[in-house]
Amino acid sequence: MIDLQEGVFLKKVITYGTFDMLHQGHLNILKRAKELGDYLIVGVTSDDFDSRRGKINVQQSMMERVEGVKETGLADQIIIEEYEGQKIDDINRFGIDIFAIGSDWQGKFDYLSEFCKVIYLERTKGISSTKIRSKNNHLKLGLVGKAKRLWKVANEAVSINGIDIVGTSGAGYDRRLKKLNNYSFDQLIERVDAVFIESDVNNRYEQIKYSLECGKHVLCDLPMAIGRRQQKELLEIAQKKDIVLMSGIKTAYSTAYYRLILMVKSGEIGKVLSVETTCTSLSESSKLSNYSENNIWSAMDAWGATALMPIFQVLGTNYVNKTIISKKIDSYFDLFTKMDFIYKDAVATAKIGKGVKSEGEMIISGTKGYIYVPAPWWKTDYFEIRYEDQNKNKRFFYELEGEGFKYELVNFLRAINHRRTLSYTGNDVLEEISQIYEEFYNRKGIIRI
Ligand code: C2G
Repeated sequence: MIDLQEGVFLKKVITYGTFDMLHQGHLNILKRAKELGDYLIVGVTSDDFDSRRGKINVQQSMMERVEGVKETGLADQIIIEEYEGQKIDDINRFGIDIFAIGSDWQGKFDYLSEFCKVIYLERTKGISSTKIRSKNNHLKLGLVGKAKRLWKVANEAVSINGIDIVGTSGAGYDRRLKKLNNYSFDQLIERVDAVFIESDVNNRYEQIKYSLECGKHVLCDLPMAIGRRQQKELLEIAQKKDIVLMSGIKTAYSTAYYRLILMVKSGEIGKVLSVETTCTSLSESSKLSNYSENNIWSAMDAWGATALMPIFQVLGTNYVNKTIISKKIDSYFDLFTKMDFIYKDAVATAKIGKGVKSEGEMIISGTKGYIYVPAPWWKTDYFEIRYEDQNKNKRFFYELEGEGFKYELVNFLRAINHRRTLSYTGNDVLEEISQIYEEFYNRKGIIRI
């Protein structure tokens, strides 16, 4: 095309890719694409676009990948690919003559030939980001605890390049995990680089402490410990030893949830006045009287931390007052608990139940509008921002593969490799949640009905 400013004929080529851990295959394609014309535009995928198209174990951040492409010196211009359908827009916008892409995409982009020439360049054999990733970061992971969902974790981990599940400890009775080796806790720790802990709440502190002291990274469900002091101690050990200790509430790592919190923090709904969360389940309610004996998780153990997390992430932990009302069926097991928090200029409520069912939604109300996440909000893939004028309402959907453990594990891997995680769960949130569990177990200020 004629470049109007320069008045010369420039043959413009465009190519796209993730370019994670830039390698020879990428270099070859960029070189060949460049040779096809005079001016090369490289579209680097945004983290968001990649996760939406199912590429979630990308190791480098978008900025690092852009840097990688820049360093090759082959791109005359670098742009970010953010959405489906952008290629057509780019081709028209930049006046592209040739679209070039690797032969692994053969046929997939023929539809672009309506707009410019489409060329598939032969892919370099024997090298890929996937191969490099699995060579570099083979993380040996152990699963600790009795929680039923550990098999789901194992299941979703299979598709993550760079994580090997070495075995379990304490989960041996679960037939779905029978294929894995079951070890004693110390034996497992000896064999792994990191552990995923979802054990009984009371065992976690000791298990985490031991793991950290042995130099193993830890991903643990919340609460990690009972009481602020213990939680603080664990965080300090991790920091001192430069080991990752990360919250295992998977909701925090789903793209939709992360986006939602980001929007609230950026003032999209104005000043937040109220956060309401509800999490309940009925699944094991048939034997009400046997709850404690059968070691079934109470409402607080199963749901408390999840329901509290968005409250503390959005409003912080400096509330002025709180009221906790609990329907207990014995001294240990709460069937239903309602936690109310009063802040200087906001309020929050978390309702949780095990053996009681309610609408599992989340509503965050602000001075300009509110965010509505339909049930089950803790598996967030969709939310709405609603305003007074309904025509202005916005809907957001981000695909969530499986139950979302994948995103959490990928983030864990990233945190270990780059000391960087995608979540708003700060240390204050972890400490406050641990503190509430301590007060709850000690029945401090709990109103029992
Ligand atoms: N490539 C190659 N040889 C390899 C590996 C990759 O020629 N051994 C090419 C790919 O075919 C692609 C480019 O390098 O053209 C970037 O590859 P990726 O980073 O894997 O990105 P990809 O997922 O192919 O993204 O919508 C199309 C995408 O944006 C292309």
